[in-house]
Amino acid sequence: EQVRIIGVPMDLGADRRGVDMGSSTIRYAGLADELDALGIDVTDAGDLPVPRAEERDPEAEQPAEGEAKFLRETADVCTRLADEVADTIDAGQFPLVLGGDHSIAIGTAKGAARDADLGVVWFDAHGDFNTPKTSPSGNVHGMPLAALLGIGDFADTEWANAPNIREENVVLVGLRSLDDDERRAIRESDVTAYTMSDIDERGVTPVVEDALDVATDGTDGIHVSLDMDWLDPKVAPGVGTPVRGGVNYREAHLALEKVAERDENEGVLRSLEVVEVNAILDEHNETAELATELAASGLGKRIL
Ligand code: DIR
Ligand code: MN
Ligand code: MN
Ligand code: MN
Repeated sequence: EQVRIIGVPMDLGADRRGVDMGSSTIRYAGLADELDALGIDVTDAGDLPVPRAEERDPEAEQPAEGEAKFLRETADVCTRLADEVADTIDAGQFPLVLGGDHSIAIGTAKGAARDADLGVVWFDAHGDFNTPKTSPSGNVHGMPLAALLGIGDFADTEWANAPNIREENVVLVGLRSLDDDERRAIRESDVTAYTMSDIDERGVTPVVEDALDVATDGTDGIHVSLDMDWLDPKVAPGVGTPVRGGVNYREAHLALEKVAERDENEGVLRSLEVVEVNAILDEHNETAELATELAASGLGKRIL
């Protein structure tokens, strides 16, 4: 198998600067070697150019109430990323996208869904289901799922809305922090949402198996999006918006191993992305190392 690493040093979708270094720190943690050891043929496409917040005209208008921050820039980055991901799949390679903040998932999933009906498994503490109107922060990293599904004002947002992704095939796993309007929107939608309580009660394996059933039901393949704040901050401290009570080290590996197992049996995985690693907030690059390990588990690493 051929994997193409695509870095996206994006931080315009989040308040905390430093997440733009995520792709470098994951590479530095040894991602390519780790995949190489699995017998995977790895190419690294480098980082997609991303504008810096400082480059913006200081005279430019600040977003008003009910508007998202840096939406124009985000649209540009995500449009280029979607092309890159779609081209990678066309070339018979597997796109492994490294963030950057979670706004880039709009580009990754949109690209993976270009010529396929796509299911999505979203490992995250958050719902990422806000729209510019409902968002308390204005940050696009809290909006990518709503954007892809064309919720609210995103209905007419062509660069974001992905008609080949149906709500019925989208699954959130590990939720524990939702904004009020976001909670309402998730409940009103046809997405499936598993909270941390579901994982506590049932264990990670049945929850992830169910999530994979939902995402693969009638689709051509799935995109797996891993926000590192899905994990407990004790094991993944280097994230911008940590929330207590996430999955532990072993549960996270097990979940990604279940993804790999399903892919080995059914060839369902179309793309994988790891986002929100923030080196500035990290300890000894611990979170990037964990991101690297989890990517390897998702792509088939086994102990025996
Ligand atoms: C929050 C945080 N719900 C927002 N979202 C995050 O800004 O919309 N998503 N951190 O991963
Ligand atoms: Mn997220
Ligand atoms: Mn999150
Ligand atoms: Mn595969």
